Amino acid sequence: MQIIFHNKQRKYDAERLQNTVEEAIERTFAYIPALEQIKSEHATEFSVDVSFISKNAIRELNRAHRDIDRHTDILSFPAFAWQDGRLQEDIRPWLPADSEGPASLFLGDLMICLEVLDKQAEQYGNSLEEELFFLVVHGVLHLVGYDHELPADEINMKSLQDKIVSGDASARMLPCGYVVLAGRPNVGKSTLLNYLSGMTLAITTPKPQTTRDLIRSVYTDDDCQITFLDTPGFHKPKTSLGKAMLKSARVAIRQADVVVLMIEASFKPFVADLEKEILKMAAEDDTPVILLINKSDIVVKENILPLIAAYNEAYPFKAIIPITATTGDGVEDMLKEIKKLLPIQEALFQEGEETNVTERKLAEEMIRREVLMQTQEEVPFGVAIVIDEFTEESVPPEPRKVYISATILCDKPSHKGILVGRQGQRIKSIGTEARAAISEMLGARVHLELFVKVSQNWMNRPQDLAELGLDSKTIELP
Ligand SMILES: Nc1nc2c(ncn2[C@@H]2O[C@H](COP(=O)(O)OP(=O)(O)O)[C@@H](O)[C@H]2O)c(=O)[nH]1
Ligand SMILES: [Mg+2]
Repeated sequence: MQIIFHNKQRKYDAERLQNTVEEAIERTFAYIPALEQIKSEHATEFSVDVSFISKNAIRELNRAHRDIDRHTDILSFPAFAWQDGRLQEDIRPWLPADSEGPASLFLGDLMICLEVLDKQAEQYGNSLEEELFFLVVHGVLHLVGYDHELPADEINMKSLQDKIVSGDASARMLPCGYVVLAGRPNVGKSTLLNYLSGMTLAITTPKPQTTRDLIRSVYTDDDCQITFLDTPGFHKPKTSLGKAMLKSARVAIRQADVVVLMIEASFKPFVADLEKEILKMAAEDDTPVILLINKSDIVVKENILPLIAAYNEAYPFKAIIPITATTGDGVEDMLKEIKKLLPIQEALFQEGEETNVTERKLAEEMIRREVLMQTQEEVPFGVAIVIDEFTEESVPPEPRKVYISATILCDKPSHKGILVGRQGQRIKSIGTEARAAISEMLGARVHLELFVKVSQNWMNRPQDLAELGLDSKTIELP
């Protein structure tokens, strides 16, 4: 942003006041989504002219332009036609032609009479800076088409103005929305989610169908808020549990603002049915899709080209990006593309709401992860974990101590035998590894007790699924 000052008022400390003006303009811009959009679309900055002028001069302007023969505090002269923060004319002819150096688009003039402001400040018990900040916000809102001629407009303008002045972060407009990570099992969706959140929110294993429900991880930086959703992989379901998992992935895809379709670099160069199904849903909803080609660390670069070509031909992707989710290679490129596609709106989540995964849930998942790692064939896929007790045994500032008791629910009596193992060796080993992982996650000393229980065919029993929170009735975006 560029502000050109013209100071005709020697008696005020212009430098200090210019800072206030700059802050007020910058703050107001952050609340006008159209400006952000123009900026990213046309790679342009903005400029505003600000003049501090005398009482007589502002009276003269007020008379000439508004037919009011009185002095006033601030006058705005917009360069373009706007209405309520939305541009009403084509600005392209006015865009700076040469792309060298910082281009800037002139938005208009603010004429300010400090003498009048000074008086008003005294009246309202404000400092001159406070009064100036408030009026510059008001003036900039006029520059982008807000006004207070009609009562409804006045309410609208005043409410936005108050939010800006108080710096209400929740009202700030920024690229913001849901991005769903979709794809078949095992391509690395959860690995990417964990990388983005800087911690383990979703367990990952070399086995398919590790993720069973929707996991939220909110990524925030200075100029966007992206809510990533990890989903169970797309597959052909064989049980009610499988159906519910697939449904939750579908619900997420249908409601997302951006779909990220993940495939693996080692895939054969054609678009298979599962991927086609995901693309079909996105196309029906007109949701933009980014293709991520993950695990690009395990193939020779040239070998990805036929895969890119095949997908490129099959669908109008907004971007195709090779990444390595384990190291974060390519992730910055992905974030940049996503930002361009998100709607500009108020943040969806506040601090402290970054994820829907609780410590209790993660403990459960870490036990399930050990089962997945330490048993074979269909045993691990028929297992659910129920946390029966999760108790803090310490009082701060004592080091944390947590007692956890959990039941491993399995599908068949023969599975129970395998899970317990000869002389209880298997369950002991699962417990040891899970305890270590949970202990690290919680930063606590953990006492873990495990039990194994058979509940035949639970994966098809509605009541069991409901009790485990894995049924398909109540799927909502987390
Ligand atoms: N070599 C390699 N392996 C990866 C990468 N991303 C994920 N993996 C591995 O792929 C397996 C499946 O990952 P996961 O995130 O559970 O897949 P999901 O089912 O799509 O959530 C795990 O063993 C990961 O460690 C990657 O970029 N490179
Ligand atoms: Mg997963």
